[in-house]
Amino acid sequence: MDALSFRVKAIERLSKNSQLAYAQAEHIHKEVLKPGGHWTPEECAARQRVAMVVPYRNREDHLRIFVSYMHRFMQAQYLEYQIFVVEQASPDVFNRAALMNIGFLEALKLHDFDCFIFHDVDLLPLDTRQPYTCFQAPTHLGAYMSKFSYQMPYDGFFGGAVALSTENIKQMNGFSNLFYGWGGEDDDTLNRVLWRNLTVHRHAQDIGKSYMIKHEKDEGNPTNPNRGIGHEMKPDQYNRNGINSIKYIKQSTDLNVLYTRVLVSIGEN
Ligand code: UDH
Ligand code: MN
Repeated sequence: MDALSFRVKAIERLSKNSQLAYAQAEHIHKEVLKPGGHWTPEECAARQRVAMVVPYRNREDHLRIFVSYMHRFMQAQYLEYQIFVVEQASPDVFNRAALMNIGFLEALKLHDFDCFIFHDVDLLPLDTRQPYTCFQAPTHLGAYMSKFSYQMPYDGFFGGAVALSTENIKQMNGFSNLFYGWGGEDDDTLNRVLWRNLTVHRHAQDIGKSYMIKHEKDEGNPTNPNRGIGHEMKPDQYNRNGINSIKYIKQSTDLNVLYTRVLVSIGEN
């Protein structure tokens, strides 16, 4: 069996009993993690402080698998990091990019992070040689997913997982708050990168592969009919729609052993 199939098998085994995997991960990591799933390497000074932000709702099984898996992966990177799960309490239709904006603002209230990784909860990187860190250029970490036979599904794909420096996110005014439902917000994010004359970096395909846990379409995340270019994607509005315009109410913050859970309602009262 090659290394890739071996890792995929390991994930499938872990997925069969996510409760057990989660309990074991808590047991293994609780001595070394600070509350909220925050890790600082002891043997060296961390090169970057990384906040991993996961837009989330109603995927408990995926979440247990993700946090059980991700700590070991991140610790191999010798970075300071913390995992934030930003959960949408309302409205009914999911808004992935708005949750990413909220994660950015809430994480910075806790620590001075210089790098953000925005990551789907069902996506697991397969090779620790892929750097989970920020570069000068916005970096697409989720380019080669099992879902698409480890190929880019289309040119300009920017979905699944991206790493952006705090500085780049501020330049881009974060992400759009207007994409309700599935699709388009990742394409809009790439458009913001280009709007700021930034380029995109992708790691080589042999180290850049990730496994997406198989799942059905979620209730509350219908395909957005306006996901295509020319609808919500409005560069002339990027200065007005993003981290500077997001409205939300924070319901709670829980510092769990393996992650910080932030429950939010998007929009005004
Ligand atoms: N999510 C939830 N709950 C939901 C819906 C979405 O937690 O009800 C989060 C979760 O982190 C998930 C992510 O949003 O991993 C993305 O949603 P998805 O898993 O339904 O997306 P998909 O499997 O993968 O379609 C996205 C890659 C292809 C996108 C191409 C469009 N430009
Ligand atoms: Mn998915």
